[in-house]
Amino acid sequence: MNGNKSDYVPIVDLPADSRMDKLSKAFYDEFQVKPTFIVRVPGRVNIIGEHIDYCGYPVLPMALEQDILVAAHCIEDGKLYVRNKSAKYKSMELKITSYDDIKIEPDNNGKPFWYNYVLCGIKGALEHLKNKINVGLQLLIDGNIPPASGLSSSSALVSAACLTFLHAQGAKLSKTEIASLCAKSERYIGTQGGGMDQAIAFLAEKYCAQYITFHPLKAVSVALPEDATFVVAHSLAEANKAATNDFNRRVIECRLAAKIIATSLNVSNDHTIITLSQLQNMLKEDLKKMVLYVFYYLPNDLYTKKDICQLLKITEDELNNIYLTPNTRHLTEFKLKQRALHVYEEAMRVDDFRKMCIEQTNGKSTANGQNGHVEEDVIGKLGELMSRSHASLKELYECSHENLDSLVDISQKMNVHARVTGAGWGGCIVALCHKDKVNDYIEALKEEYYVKKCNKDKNKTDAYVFATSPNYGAAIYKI
Ligand code: ADP
Ligand code: NG1
Repeated sequence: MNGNKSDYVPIVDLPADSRMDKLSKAFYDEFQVKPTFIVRVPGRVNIIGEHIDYCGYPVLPMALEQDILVAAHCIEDGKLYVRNKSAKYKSMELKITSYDDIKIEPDNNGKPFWYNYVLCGIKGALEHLKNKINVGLQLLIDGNIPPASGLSSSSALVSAACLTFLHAQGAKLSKTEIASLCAKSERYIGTQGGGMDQAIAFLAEKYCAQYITFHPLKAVSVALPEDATFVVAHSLAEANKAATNDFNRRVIECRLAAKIIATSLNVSNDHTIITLSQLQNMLKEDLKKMVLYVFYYLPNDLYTKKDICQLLKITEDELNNIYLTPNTRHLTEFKLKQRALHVYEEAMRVDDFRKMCIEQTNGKSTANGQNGHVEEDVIGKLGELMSRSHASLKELYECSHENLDSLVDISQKMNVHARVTGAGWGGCIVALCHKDKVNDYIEALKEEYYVKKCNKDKNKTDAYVFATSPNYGAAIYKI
């Protein structure tokens, strides 16, 4: 399944760690009983390959040290008790009956309640278990992934809830099975994500990024250049992707682009939804040729619903019901060329990035340590791919934010390549920096961005910007 990597989430002894101790103590204070196990699921930073997982293309993320912890204890009353260590997240409890009974609805402003992400994981697990459960659960959650910031706090929460519930019921799924189940579960929140976040949450390995391919889901370790350091910096703008239709709009624009090209070329004339990568497989063409197809078959900057119906030979009702989501049905104009171009070109950049990393590793094993300049050169070339990714996300995909662009501009002035990471519209940048330069770079971001531009106290800026390296995937800790 994953070469020689272990197929199952490791179940290990609880490490000596003050955060775990505090969580166990808080659990006891809340429920007057000790937790029986703690689940840990990390956040992630995507190095390259943005907004292409839901089009079926490979991505290259790594897990962070920041995570969601869920302390759990099984109880006999068949209820679910959900608590959060942070007082800003209110408590919730419900009687567990069937997955159909778990309703996941937002608040009056259309923003999901935080526990909806927990319920997504529980609903998905119940569906998998066909509602056959043995026990109820008391849960206390503690997270330190910056929320709504493109570092996958939501997927860590969904995945941690799902894994906790399955483990409590005695179910054993492989890492790839549970990652796929969690990707499906998170869609109950209303967004049509592609599965990158849940995949890296379970398949991550320490010291290596993962090249994740879909259909079937697989992760292959990619060694990053030894002298490369990745820095994550928060733009101080948050964006909850389930609270707006920005994310789903891009998903359906990609679907429509694929279907229009397929219909024009007579390779998919029924009403099935196809992704841009399925289209490429049908046409058996390379990515460069797909870019030419986009220019040829999608020449316009904007497409109205009427244009799309004509091209697909369907009625507006069919367009609404088959291709659009509840939160995109009211849209009237769509950008198809721009989105499809981004996807095909970003897929090429991921491929180039991975190949450069592999060549660099292979080259090193034959270079007898004389590789200092070679690495610097590779870091520059990898960085250029990241800068081009940002430009495309900004111009073609329109998912950047002025704060993110400021961070990227400051980085560029320091000759550091950086890009928006995750869904965007706020959140974080990821920058690639030579390790010798990282302290100066972080210092410059603190001065130029957080202090000068955002009026932050320099002493408090450590929370916004940090260097990171590939970390472990999900684990279950026995107590
Ligand atoms: P992200 O890019 O971080 O995945 P999303 O907008 O998809 O952003 O999800 C963020 C939401 O996840 C938050 O608004 C909150 O509801 C929930 N969330 C994240 N971390 C926590 C946490 N530690 N405790 C409770 N809820 C959390
Ligand atoms: P974040 O950044 O965690 O909101 C979202 C999607 C990913 C992927 C990226 C963009 C979910 C759960 N996550 O991630 O699948 O599409 O955006 O590359 O939908």
